[in-house]
Amino acid sequence: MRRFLYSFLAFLAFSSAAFADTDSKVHVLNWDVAISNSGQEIYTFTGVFYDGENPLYPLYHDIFYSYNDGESVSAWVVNPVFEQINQSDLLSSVEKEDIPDEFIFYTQNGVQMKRSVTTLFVNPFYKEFGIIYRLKSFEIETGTAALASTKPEKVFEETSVLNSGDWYPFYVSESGMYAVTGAEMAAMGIDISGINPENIAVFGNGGAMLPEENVDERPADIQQIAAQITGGEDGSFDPEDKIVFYAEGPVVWRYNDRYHRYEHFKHLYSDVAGYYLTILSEPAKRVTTVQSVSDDPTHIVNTYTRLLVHEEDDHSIIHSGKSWFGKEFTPSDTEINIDFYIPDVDTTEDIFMLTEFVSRSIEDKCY
Ligand SMILES: [Ca+2]
Repeated sequence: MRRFLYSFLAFLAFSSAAFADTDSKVHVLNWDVAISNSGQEIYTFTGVFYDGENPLYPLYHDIFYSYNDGESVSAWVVNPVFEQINQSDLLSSVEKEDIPDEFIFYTQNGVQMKRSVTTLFVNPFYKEFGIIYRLKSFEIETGTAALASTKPEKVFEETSVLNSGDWYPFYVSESGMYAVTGAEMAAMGIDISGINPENIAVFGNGGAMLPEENVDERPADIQQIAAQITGGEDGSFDPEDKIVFYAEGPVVWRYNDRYHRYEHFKHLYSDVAGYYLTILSEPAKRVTTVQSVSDDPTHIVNTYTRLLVHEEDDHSIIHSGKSWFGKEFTPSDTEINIDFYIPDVDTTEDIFMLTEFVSRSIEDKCY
């Protein structure tokens, strides 16, 4: 059975808006072979796109503009027709491992010349039970939708929240739930006698690096994190009382639409993520309770995808730049053991492992 995954982003963004218009046309991929800059045979067709992530792997792409203010275009693929392709016929520039297990397309939204622009990317290969399929033809449906809400003009505060009050920094090296006790806060220099437990607040912007692209969103100021107080019901914050919250560390995971998998991003400039404790003059942000439901479940979840990473930044090959590497292998030292603890692993599912190596040599090298 062929499975199609519809563009998640597009549907999330437009689920609340009614489509004003729908347009459809058939596209036939005229598969051909070209020679890449590096001299390799690569696939080509009208509308081909090679991204920086996998520059020999062909994607189909098409760009859609919105011509009305406050409107956005969404695009998705319907009626895809595939043909089977023998692995022996597949050009070596397309690695079988890079072919996804399902048909994938996705969109990226942006703004060009003040117009909303949507780029549709279609991965023309997928594999199922070891058989590789490639896209022969498909239709693109587009619709325009009113943007759910026009972005409010960004208002910058005159001063940061850090401008007033006492702020007590602390650092975490891993993502997880954290608790700080009254005794620990006292040790940080906070006078806990007489403070209202409701006003104790945690601030932080997570552990991810600031975006490198100027155009990407980022908070203008440090944000408050919802926390929970235990032992504050009596109105006093005692040494054994706690403030509990989730804090993100310097490794974050983001979903890659291109490959349908999570990727980790390690902070390049810090091994810890910084947060602040403070006592506000008003009630702080708290974790809210959601009403429990008694309806029959629609999904029963017994397994989840465990994400684990081992990355050490010990060596910079050219003593410059952002690429750092871990263990150095030599002819007499060619092994590394990395222990991951995964309790109750589901042995019926595959494990996906991604490794990165680099080598250097004054002669021709292979590895
Ligand atoms: Ca108490």
